[in-house]
Amino acid sequence: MSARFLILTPVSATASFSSSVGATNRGAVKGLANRRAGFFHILPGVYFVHGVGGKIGLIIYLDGEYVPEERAKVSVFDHGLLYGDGVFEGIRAYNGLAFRLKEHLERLYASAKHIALEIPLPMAAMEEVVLETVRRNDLRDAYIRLVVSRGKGDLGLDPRKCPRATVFCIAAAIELYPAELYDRGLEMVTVATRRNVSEAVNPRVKSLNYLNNILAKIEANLAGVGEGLILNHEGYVVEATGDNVFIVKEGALITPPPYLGLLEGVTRNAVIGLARRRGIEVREEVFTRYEIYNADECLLTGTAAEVIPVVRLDGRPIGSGHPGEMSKTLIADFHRLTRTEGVPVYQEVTPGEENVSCQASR
Ligand code: PXG
Repeated sequence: MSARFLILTPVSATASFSSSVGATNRGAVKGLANRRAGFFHILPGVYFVHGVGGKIGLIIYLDGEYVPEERAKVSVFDHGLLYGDGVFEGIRAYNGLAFRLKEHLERLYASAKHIALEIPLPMAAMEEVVLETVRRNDLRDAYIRLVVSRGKGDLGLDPRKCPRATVFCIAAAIELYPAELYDRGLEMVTVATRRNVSEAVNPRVKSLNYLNNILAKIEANLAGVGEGLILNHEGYVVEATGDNVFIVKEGALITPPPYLGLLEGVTRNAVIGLARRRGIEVREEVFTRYEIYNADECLLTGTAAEVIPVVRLDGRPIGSGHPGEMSKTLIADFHRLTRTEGVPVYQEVTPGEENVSCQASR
């Protein structure tokens, strides 16, 4: 989805920052305001930059250290860069709660296992890296990018030449998609790029090789719509370029099964849970575009977009051509869930505390 969210990095610390950033991220603003006022949290080993070139950068975790973004450099011999050899996660924190962090970490380690990549940190230590990166940037609402690459090697592709994986974590403030997109819904086209077959790079692996998805995204961009629907080699609906897909038909919520070759989204699984909690029938089922054209509703789920209605596919209106009731209900339920569930980043956070930023954006 184009312009789905803007990662504010680095964030300008000029006088205009409060109007451009202020409404979107209370935590970021608080952190920036503290820094501007000189109330920087100085933790042992924390680097901090104040006003380099009039800007305040992020603090990045890189291979055991928390460094200013200017110092967060990875080798040109890193196989993550040379070959896309590595894995990653996109995670969000809402009002000081890291949403489904355990599920993200489990997927990261499962992806690494599949590509025989040894992550040089146990999962508990990795969890602390994520939380500490958010803390060091003084964020409450954050988009977190956790990356593990094969590491530095030589110019050959043999991973045995890479003695140690590179690990980094970025926590940045995010600006959400415009609220009207959730109210109006999104248009999607089916792209010609097919999902990789599972016998090649298995799409269940969240690898650094996203070229297939990027090709699909380019097609959607060229068509002038927000998302691209990806089919597998047999023509079955799999997912969108960075989101899972659901349809609603006769009161049931239907989504393709992971064996078709899709990334088993954390948001997807959360939405399945929310629907079942409401007594809605949820089915993992193989379907084609025919079922989407003739669905009552269609929606996408993903960490960045959360839950977003799709109102048109390949020029055909879906259902009424407007976001449907089940989509609206699931959006509200998901919004509530992210406010109340998650791993506390800071000691003082109490699950359920209201979140100003998201209220403002919906
Ligand atoms: N399918 C694919 C192919 C993805 O990349 C999802 C589904 C949703 O999974 P989660 O766990 O987030 O509910 C993703 C999400 C982007 C972007 O900018 C999306 C993802 C990764 C990086 C960027 O849209 N992955």
